[in-house]
Amino acid sequence: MQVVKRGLFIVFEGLDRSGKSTQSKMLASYLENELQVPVKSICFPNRESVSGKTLNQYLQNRDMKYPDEAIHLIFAANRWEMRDQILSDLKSGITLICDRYAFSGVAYSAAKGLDFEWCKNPDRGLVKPDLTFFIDANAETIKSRSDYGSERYERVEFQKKVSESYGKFKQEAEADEHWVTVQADGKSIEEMHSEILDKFIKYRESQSEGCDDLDKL
Ligand code: NYM
Ligand code: MG
Repeated sequence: MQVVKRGLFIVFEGLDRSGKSTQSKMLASYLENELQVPVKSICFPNRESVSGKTLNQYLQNRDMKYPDEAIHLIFAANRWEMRDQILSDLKSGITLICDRYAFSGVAYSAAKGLDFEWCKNPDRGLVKPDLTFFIDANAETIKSRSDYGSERYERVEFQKKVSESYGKFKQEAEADEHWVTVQADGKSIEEMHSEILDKFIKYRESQSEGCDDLDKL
């Protein structure tokens, strides 16, 4: 019987308009086309699911009143809805490239003033990413990017707070091989892409001896 090596779970995190989506697409297409790795791209929030429709409404309508704690739990539920699919994709050998995950959940809710540790709880037990690329962009720099301000949270002052909460993960993850901070300011899209690719390949090589177990958050 041929043993299928499980896929890797790769997450991109960062502020709105920081370049996460561009970089995740570039990595996915490189892996698929140049390295012939089976890849699937996913994102959170998944706006198509039951919870995702509510989240979409909430994000697009700044006037919608809803308790911060409750929306936090719905963002987490949105990830739990996908948990089994994520597990089965990884086990069948597909590498997942995921635009935002549980770190966004904590970073955005903590930026509103909710307790950091409380915010982590509803995601406990979800699949832990193998590698998280945090695109570290300056909140002031990205405000001029196209479409900025179209959704709730896209305000410089709020994004600065989100940046501070991501900073806590950055500190916690220092010397953690599963977290990579990529400085965005002053770099071209291509430069960032090659840095990410380089880190990805090194990580994959370091894990070539059985990385079959999936950890939990
Ligand atoms: N967001 C995203 C949260 O507040 N909590 C979460 O758990 C997740 C996954 O949704 N401003 C926020 C961050 C974004 C917004 O995401 C929509 P995107 O990647 O801009 O479509
Ligand atoms: Mg956005």
